Order: sequence, then structure tokens, then C-alpha cells
Amino acid sequence: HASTHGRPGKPQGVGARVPRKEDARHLLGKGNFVADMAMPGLSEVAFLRSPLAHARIASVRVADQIAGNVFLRQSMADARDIVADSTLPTYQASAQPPLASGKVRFVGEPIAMVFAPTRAEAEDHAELIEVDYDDLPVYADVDSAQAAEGDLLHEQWRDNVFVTLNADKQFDEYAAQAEVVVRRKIDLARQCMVPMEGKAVLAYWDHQADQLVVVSATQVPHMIRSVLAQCLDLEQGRVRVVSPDVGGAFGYKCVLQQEELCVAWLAKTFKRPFRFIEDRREHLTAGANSREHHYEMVAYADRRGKLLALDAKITIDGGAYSVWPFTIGLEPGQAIGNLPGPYAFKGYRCVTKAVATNKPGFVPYRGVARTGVCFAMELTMDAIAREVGREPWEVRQENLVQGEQMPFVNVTGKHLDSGDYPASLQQAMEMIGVDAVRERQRQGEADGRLIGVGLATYTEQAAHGTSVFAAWGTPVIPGFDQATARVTPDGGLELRVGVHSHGQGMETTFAQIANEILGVDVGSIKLLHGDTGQTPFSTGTYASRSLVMSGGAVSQACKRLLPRLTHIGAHLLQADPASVAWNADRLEADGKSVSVKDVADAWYLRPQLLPPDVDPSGLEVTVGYKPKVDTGCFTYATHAAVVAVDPGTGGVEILDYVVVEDCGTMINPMVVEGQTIGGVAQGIGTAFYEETPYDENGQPLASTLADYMLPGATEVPNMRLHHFETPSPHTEFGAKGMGEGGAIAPPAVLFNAVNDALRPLGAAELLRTPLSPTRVLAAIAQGKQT
Ligand code: MCN
Ligand code: SMO
Repeated sequence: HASTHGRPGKPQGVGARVPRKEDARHLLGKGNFVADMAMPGLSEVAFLRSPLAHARIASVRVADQIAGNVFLRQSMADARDIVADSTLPTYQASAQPPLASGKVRFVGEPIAMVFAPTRAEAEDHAELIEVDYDDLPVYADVDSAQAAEGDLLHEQWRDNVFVTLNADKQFDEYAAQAEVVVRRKIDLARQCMVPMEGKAVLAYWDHQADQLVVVSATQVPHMIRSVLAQCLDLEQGRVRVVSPDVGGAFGYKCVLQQEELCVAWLAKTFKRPFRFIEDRREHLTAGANSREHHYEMVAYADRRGKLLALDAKITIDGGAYSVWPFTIGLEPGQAIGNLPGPYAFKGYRCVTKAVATNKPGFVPYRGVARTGVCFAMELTMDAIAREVGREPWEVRQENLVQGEQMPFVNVTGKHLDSGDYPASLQQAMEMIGVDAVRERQRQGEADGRLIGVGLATYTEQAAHGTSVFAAWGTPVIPGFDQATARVTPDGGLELRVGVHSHGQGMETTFAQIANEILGVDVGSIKLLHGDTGQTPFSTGTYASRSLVMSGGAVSQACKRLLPRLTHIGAHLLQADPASVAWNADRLEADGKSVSVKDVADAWYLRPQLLPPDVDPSGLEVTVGYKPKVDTGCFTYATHAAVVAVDPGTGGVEILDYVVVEDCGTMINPMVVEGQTIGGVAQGIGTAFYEETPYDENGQPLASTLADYMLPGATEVPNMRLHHFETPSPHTEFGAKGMGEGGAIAPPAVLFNAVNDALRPLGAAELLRTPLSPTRVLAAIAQGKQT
């Protein structure tokens, strides 16, 4: 694994630990979030939401005094339902009305919209609306939904299944050679995403531009523009979508939200400003959910633990509606393709389906399906190790794609581009000190706690391109990006990209890319991002794609700008262009030099100094980009942890956590580390705390942060990080995307560690998130019975 750590590097260029430019603004409370915005005549919007999971709306009564400010689906007759289409063969699309129409399909579904000068008044008015319901059978889980008799969620459907996908690659042939067969049922709980800022949207009519302006906390402004134009029957040129500062997104904000459509409709209809801000209770009960996957894994291996074939059944609880644009098809598509992860086995059979239930829709959440497949695969790997009586890391070394096999096409056709998976495992085992942990386990702990070690290796397909989205049934997602680079009159640089940075640090890292090529000081580089009115087209930020795609476009734009600067600069120096050289932002020849600022002066203020054959498009370049191979680049990592479990209370403490990751060339290692640590924190939440439980009537049981537990600072340990830098052969600078990776492995690592700790007690294996103290105690008790 080549390392670029040692290369000389420019102080602010690629690979430098430049402090984040965006932090000062946020630390000083000077961010500009939707809730901060003031506008004359602004009305605040509240929604009346369904208290029932599945029911027909028999009647709605609105008191006369508020009738003018209350809207139902029929008041919005000129708006279209949200329909996320897919080309997957078995797919059944759902029509999601902006406000419930005829029936409600989950608790929290908006039925009526009310506006008033303040949110409190709007909520008071919403309480004056009376709704009568006729109950329908509630499908609160995937089993009841699949067994449905009678009213389906969506009337015209065959059954309550959104989509079913199948794979069979040489399964029978390889399974027949197995000496051991290991079976496990593995489940991930439903959970929320809980960004600090929930949904937030403000819309108004810009009379000068004769345009609807939608300021929304979104990851995908250009895509929201196209769908709003479609649903509101406006030309795209009549809609501008702006994403301002966003307080965390994590996938929650990469889809069209009903409330976005409703508020945009109000502004289009009344030509004045309206705003909706989701509150915490709305987020926890009515916001989209994620993670809920159910696995039936059957692994066929030889006596050494070499996996020969895998048979998997994956059922995903898709909730009531398929989200636009990704559709629920994304989740089973990613699951069936990424389940084999970093392993080289040859026989594979998998059936995966997404089932419609009476819960909020399912959206991608940091890691997307890969958190689930890593959990299932890595728990299965540990189960194989138990079965064949070897250490979990030995069994993995048997199965990982080896460094010299790269590039490697795996059993699901994924092009694993580069890297050394076994070396990352080896490095993690050394850092965590497995031999010392085993010795410590033999000695026993003075306080009676049990020590365990766990690990997981995974791949993080990132920056998927056009062909991947087509294969997932969503060809409306182009997987292509553009960037503009422009030298400004003061000699600074303005970069414009349609992706959006909501915590990932792109204002800094994209400036570093430009600095690497043009030498302009990072402090003089400004990034405009996420605004359809100001930036070139982009399909937005998700799938850890922004650096590779938009950062790649920034790199290309700067590379095209450079010869123009050289051409003008050489002319100013009266030097032969072949004899000049750049030193940071100065062009030098024969002991003389001019700066980028001098070139800008010539272009903007003193055109008489320009060479006669100057490029008339000047100091601005817009360019489109996608990597040479568009099937995504594969970042990978091994995480390992040591835990201590208290068999008396079931409490678990993380004693040590290490990450060895390889995202190719790092633009800013400090940003990469911050991304990893944040992701691991969320992964700890998935492993130990977070769950959105529903009762059999589809009622959400965690509606406040007292019931929905999140890890806090004391639950997130200091972690030790180590980087490999194997450049991607396909991308600018060899960088690979990594923004989600931290959240993929922790549930697998921590469950494996706790199961390892509990082995001496003969406890039942823990195979279902979250790993609460109650479940630890139950596993110990179950072990005592058998
Ligand atoms: N980076 C780098 N070198 C690399 C790879 C990445 O320096 N080799 C830097 C990038 O320049 C960028 C950051 O790391 O500043 C993440 O880049 P990338 O992997 O391209 O991911 P995106 O920018 O596309 O971010 C999206 C990704 C996703 S999909 C989720 S979900 C997620 C995540 O990032 N949501 C986040 N991280 C988040 N972090 C914060 N604070 N908030 C969110 O909502
Ligand atoms: S869940 Mo990230 O927005 O792909």
C-alpha cells in the first residue's frame, strides 16, 4: 500500500492539515440557517398529523375562523403527488400526496397545513381541525405486511412489497463443497437520523426574477429543483433552490420532503414567504427512518473457515412511501451488491425485498445499506470462526481479497479498484494488541468485568457513477458533476459547485485542491455551493461523492485555467511561455515575477496589457467531470475495539477503538479524521442506543430524546486512527470518497466484541441492535438455561 504521507506537499495543498475555514463562522454563532432568516411578511407553517397508522379519512371539519389559512389535499389540486419511479422489474411505485388524501398510511403523516404569523398560533389553529377516521388493518412490521389480507397500503398494488431482487452466482456448485454450515438470524432496529437541525424550508416568490425561491436544508438542491418544478407544474427556470447552512444532513436531507413541496406550493400560490421548521418530536415520530434490515444468513465454509458460498435473505422495512429520487430500491440494491464486502468467495445466492409498512418512509442514512450488510457479514464471519475453532482475524485473512489480486471483480461484479485489505486487518490487530487482550482475558479482571475484542473489515463503495444508478433502477440520477473556477478582480479565486457542504468541510478541502493547482492562498478562495441560481448543475451530495465528483471537477477547471494565467502572465513578463515557471501564486522568469493578482488586473482593469491572442473566455472555466471508471471507488477499513462488559448490570464500556482506513490520497487528513470520528459516534448510536420502536398499532414509542437515546460525549471513546493511502487509479489525485465509512463498522465491531466477552459465560450470541444492558442480561440468562 503506497503512502503519500512522505511527499513534500504544499503547505495548503493536497494532503495538508489546513484548519477548516467554516469553523470560525459556526463557533461564533454566525451561521445562516433557515431558522435564522428574517423576511417581512413571513408566515410560519404547522401541520396537523395523523394520530393513526392506517385509516380512511371519513371527514375533516375546519372552524370558520381559520378556514382561510387551512389547506387540505384538495386545496392543492394543482400540485402533483410525489412518485419515485424505478426501472427495476418488480418495482411498485407509491404515490405520496403532499397532504394525505383519502387515507393515512403512517402516524405523523401530514393531513392539513396551517399558517399564521407565529408557529405557536399555527399549531393552535391546527388543533381546531377535527378529523374522523375509519380504521384499516395496520401493518406495523414486515411479516404482517407480507401476510396482508384485505386492504393493502397502496390500493392498486399486487401485495405490500415495493421490490424484490435476486442474485444467484454459482451457489449450488460451491455450497456443495462445504464442510460446515453456519446459520444466523440478524436484525437491525429501525432508527432516526437526528441531525441537530431537522427539516427546514422557507419559500418565497422573487418578483424581480419572477421565480419561486425555495431555501431548504437539503443535500441536493438541483434535484429538488427538478422535482418541485415537476410537482408544481413550473418550468425549471421559474424555480431556484438554495441550500444555506445546514445543521447536519446524513442522508435525511437527500430526498424530497413532503413539507418542502407544501411550503413551496404556498409561496407559489400566494406569492409571499412561508416557512416550516421541523421540531424534535416531529422528527422522531413523523420524519423518515432508516437502518431496519432483517437477515437470514446461511454460510457454507470449509474446515479452516474459508467461505465457499453464502445464502442470504434480506428483508427491509421500507415504510409507507418510496422516497424521491432514490426510491426504496436503492436499499435492497446496495444490500444485495455489497453484502460480500471485502471477501473473495465465489458462490452467492441472495433474495432481498423491501416491504411497505405503516411507518414513515425509509431514507438512506450515512453508510446506507452497508451498515446493515457489514453487520450481517461480520457477525457471520465471527460465527464461522466459532464453528471452526479459529480466531476471527485468522478466518478473515483466509477470506479477504488479497492485495496482489487487485483490481478484483467480486462475486456481485463490483470492481474493487485498489488497496490491501489483509494489511489493514493486520495493522488493526497490532494496534489493538490482540495477543495482550487474549492474555488479559486469561488473567481475568479485578472488578469482575469481562473483556472482549471485536473487529470488522468493510468496503465503502463511494462516488458511484451513472451506470451504478442505472443498475439500481434510478436513471434520473446522472451521477455527473460540474464546477466553475474563476479568478476574481482582486486576484482571489471563486469556486462554484452544485454539491453542498453541511459539515464535511468542503469550503476548506476544495480550496486546497485549487491551491494545489493554482497556488492561490486558501484564505483568498471562496466556495459557493448548493444554490441552483449560482452554481453549475450537480446531482448533489450523497454516497460520499462530493470530493471525487465535484472536487474532481474543481481540479479539472483549475487545470484548464492554469494555461490561461500562464499565457497572460508570460506576456506581462515579456517572457517566452516555455521559460516561465509557477512558484505558489507567482509566475517567474529571469528573476522577474508577476502574481495571479497582476494577471487579474490585466484582464479586468487594463486589457491593453493583454496578449493579442488572449482566450476571450477569460479567467473563468466551467467543466463537467466524472471519473474514468464510473462504478465507484472502493474505500475500505478495518475497525477493532476492546470492550468491558459488566455481567451484573449488562453495561458495556468501550475501552479502546482503532480505525485503519484507506480512502486513497487524502486531501485533508484532519478532515478525514473528523469525518471518521463523527461516523463512528453515529455507529456507536446504532450499536448500543438508538431505536424507533413501534407497537402493533404502528404507534411510535420513542417520541422524545428521553426515549430515543443517543450517544453523548461520554459514550464516544477517544479513538486511534491510522491511514493507508493507496491512490485510486480512476480519480483526480487518486482520492476516494469516505464521508460515510465511520458509520459502517461500529455495530459489527462492538457486537463481535461483546459476544467475545460473553463467551466464557456460554451466553447466547447477541445478533440484534441495539445492544442494550437488558439484552446483555437476557443473553447471559439464556446461556445459563441451555
Ligand atoms: N476528504 C478528503 N480526502 C479524501 C476523501 C474525503 O479530504 N480522500 C474530505 C472531502 O474533501 C470532504 C469530506 O472529506 O471535505 C467528505 O468527503 P466525501 O467523502 O466526498 O463525502 P461528501 O462530501 O459527499 O459528504 C457526504 C457524506 C455522506 S453521504 C453523509 S451521509 C455524511 C457525511 O458525508 N453526512 C454528513 N459526513 C457528514 N458530516 C457532517 N458533518 N454532516 C453530515 O450531514
Ligand atoms: S446517506 Mo449519505 O447522504 O449517502
